[in-house]
Amino acid sequence: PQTLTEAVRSKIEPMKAQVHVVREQFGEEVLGTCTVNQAYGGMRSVKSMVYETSLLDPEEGIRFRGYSIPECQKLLPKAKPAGEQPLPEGLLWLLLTGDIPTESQVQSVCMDLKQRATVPEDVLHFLDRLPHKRLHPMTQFTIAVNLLQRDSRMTEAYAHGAAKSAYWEHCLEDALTLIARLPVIAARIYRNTFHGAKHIPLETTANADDMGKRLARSLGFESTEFDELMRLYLVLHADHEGGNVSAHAVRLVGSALSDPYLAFAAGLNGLAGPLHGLANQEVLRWLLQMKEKLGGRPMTTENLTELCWQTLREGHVIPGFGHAVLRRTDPRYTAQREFALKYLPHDEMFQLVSKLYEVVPQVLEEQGKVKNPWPNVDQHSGVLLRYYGLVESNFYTVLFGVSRAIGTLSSLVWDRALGLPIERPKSVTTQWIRDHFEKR
Ligand code: NMX
Ligand code: MLT
Repeated sequence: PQTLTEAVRSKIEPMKAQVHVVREQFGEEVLGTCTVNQAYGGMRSVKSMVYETSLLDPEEGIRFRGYSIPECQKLLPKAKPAGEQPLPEGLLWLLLTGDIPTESQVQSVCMDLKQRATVPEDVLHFLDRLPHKRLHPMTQFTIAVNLLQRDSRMTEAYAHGAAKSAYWEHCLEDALTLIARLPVIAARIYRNTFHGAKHIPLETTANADDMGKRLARSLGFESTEFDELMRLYLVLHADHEGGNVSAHAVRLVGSALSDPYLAFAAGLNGLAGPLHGLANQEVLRWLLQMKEKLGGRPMTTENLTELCWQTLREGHVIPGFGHAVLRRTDPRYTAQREFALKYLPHDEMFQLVSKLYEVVPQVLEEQGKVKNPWPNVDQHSGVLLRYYGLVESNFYTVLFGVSRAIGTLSSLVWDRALGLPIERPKSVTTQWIRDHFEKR
């Protein structure tokens, strides 16, 4: 099939049949258990969710529909004529259908998203009137997504009595429109907040046929290297299986049949927390503080070790290190490191990040609390953005959010295609636990 909608449609019945067989065969098997400690401990490692678009292995990292990051970089179509990074539109096809798309399939997604990208003028004007200096860019972002909700096809279809079997298609329509509009919204927020509301004229972005380049150009960056960075960034941050805060929030809220706009806004609110997506902003601030504290002293192991201990002694986490699932270096970190080694090997901030890669894991091991002392995706992204002039770190999580829509909304389409019910796990009280176990 040439269109994304037809490709998804062709997969639904076979997938439903597969789920049927799995449930017939294994429906009563125990997938995971939950101890009292896990219930108090953020449900860590409790297997209680099915999420099709990606799967995270603690040692190897993320696989998108079975493909690792290096495989995606190799197999997904690139921008013409000389792009080296995968196009996010190709990842969107992969996540929605499970197949690596052909060049022409990706081109059809690029054109479709380009056509959907126009944001209603009144929404832009509303954003222009927000108090930019007092509202964090993530707050502006989530307001914008809620404003766009009025265009939801899913909500409209529901109000007109659409059949449950048709929800997925309306959900997909909303997902594609929202994904297409997010770069425009992000750029509006960026230019309003940091560039005196001087917006990039539409003519400048008109020849940008892919989402990465469109995002780069409408933010105000003109180099082809930055276009490539945006493509890589949008691919790397898209999806990280179902249990992370943003993906889980989208799934949970969507399960009430709240439309994709409402569900994604919930995900963004979770992404805005410093232990989740906001860590990318915290990392850059921390790196800059570190540089300042070093003064003129060299970036030696000794000097950096002392500064890391200082962060820990002050009761803070070291941002960009650790993970709830991963137990090795995040391959998303590695992909960004490779980009840096190619394009900015001599950048001082990259050298600081590289040196911290040697230092921090040892410090965290010695502290003896963390389950994973290795760096995650957020440790690296800021120095790349900063190198190209995107220095406003409190904007960084907005970029993470633009990307996260690709994965979480693809998964949401499948939630509706498979007719998953409202999520409603059972909770208990501490008293209930005492009563229950003391009785035994
Ligand atoms: N620096 C200092 N202490 C840490 C760190 C760190 N980077 N990571 C974990 N710990 C502490 C953690 O706070 C906990 O302490 P306590 O028992 O006093 O509450 C202890 O080590 C055990 O935590 P873990 O089980 O290793 O980690 P958990 O699964 O609870 O949390 C993170 C995972 C990612 C929230 C945690 O590693 C962290 O706070 N990292 C820094 C923030 C960060 O980089 N977040 C971004 C994650 C990626 N993303 O984009 O979402
Ligand atoms: C993510 O990308 O969502 C983060 O790495 C957090 C997670 O997976 O828990």
